[in-house]
Amino acid sequence: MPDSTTVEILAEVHRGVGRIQLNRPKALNALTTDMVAAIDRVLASWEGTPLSAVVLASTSTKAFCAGGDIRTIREYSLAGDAEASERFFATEYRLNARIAEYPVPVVSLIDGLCMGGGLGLSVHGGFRVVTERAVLAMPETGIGFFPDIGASYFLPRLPGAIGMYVGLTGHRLDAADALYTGLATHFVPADGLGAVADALADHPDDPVDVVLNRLAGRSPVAESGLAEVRGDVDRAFGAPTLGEIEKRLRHFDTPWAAAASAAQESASPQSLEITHALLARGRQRTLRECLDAELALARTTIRTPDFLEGVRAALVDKDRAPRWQRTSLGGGAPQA
Ligand code: QUE
Repeated sequence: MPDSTTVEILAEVHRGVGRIQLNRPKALNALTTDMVAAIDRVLASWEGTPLSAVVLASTSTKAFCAGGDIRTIREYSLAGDAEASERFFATEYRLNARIAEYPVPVVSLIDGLCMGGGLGLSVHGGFRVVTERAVLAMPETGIGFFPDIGASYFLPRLPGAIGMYVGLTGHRLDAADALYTGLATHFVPADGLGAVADALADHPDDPVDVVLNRLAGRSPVAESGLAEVRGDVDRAFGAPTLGEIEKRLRHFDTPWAAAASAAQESASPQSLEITHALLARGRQRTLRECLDAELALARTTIRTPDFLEGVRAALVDKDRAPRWQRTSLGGGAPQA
């Protein structure tokens, strides 16, 4: 009998291209420990194979990947099984590092939702293709967690203060925004996505960038809403402290600033503190150092009331009305 890993992750090598598909469509490909372990095993097993590329994709048109299976992590916490959660995060972050260091170009095809752990699979690879249906976000402050999966490495390296904005507010990026920030590298219309792996197989000696550009439609990057508010993003989110960011947002009398303020006000105060400190420090850290710091922080954060409450409100009861603990600055929040 096939186990769940053979069903939820499909993998094959076809004409010199490794192809991995996430196949848990009912959960928007939320990643379980078995799934990240299976992807890691597949990539490890291909390291001796001469491949022109590895393509990471989804069997669902709704989502590339909604993130980690955080509902199950909460259940582990409630059952007192911290080891099971730690196994998940350690395996996931090891996979993130493997993707970053992989000897073959990794090409992710992002069609639909891509949040949290989905960005961890894609952003560390060299090529991130988005379609007109792509929606990217790091929404963890809204569930009492923090941007992990190496986000403390890649967010501070986005232009200006965009990473701090995206990490603190959970702002959703469309394809144009993703291309503008560099989270995405190429645009291919959804109806052309099926041709990517074959095109890479047909032209193994062409640079991946050249192959992807041949499939590209008209790039929507000129329509980036984030580009339009970039000046205000940098002025507000470039502030040295969380309190100063909030103060600057209140002084901007614009719809964008009001929305950013509201997003921060609905997030977990503990998560905002952790995230601000983590992203500030991430600038000086290597990816591996970032992942190590995130693993230590994940261990403590998943035990906190805000995490249990945030996941309850977003994914269990779905009332979207979390009751956060009030943390004072420098108070009980785990150290980033
Ligand atoms: C923050 C998150 C996640 C989230 C929502 C957040 C996350 C995640 C899911 C999710 C969504 C749909 C599913 C599912 C999980 O939502 O990590 O199983 O069907 O996996 O605000 O970090």
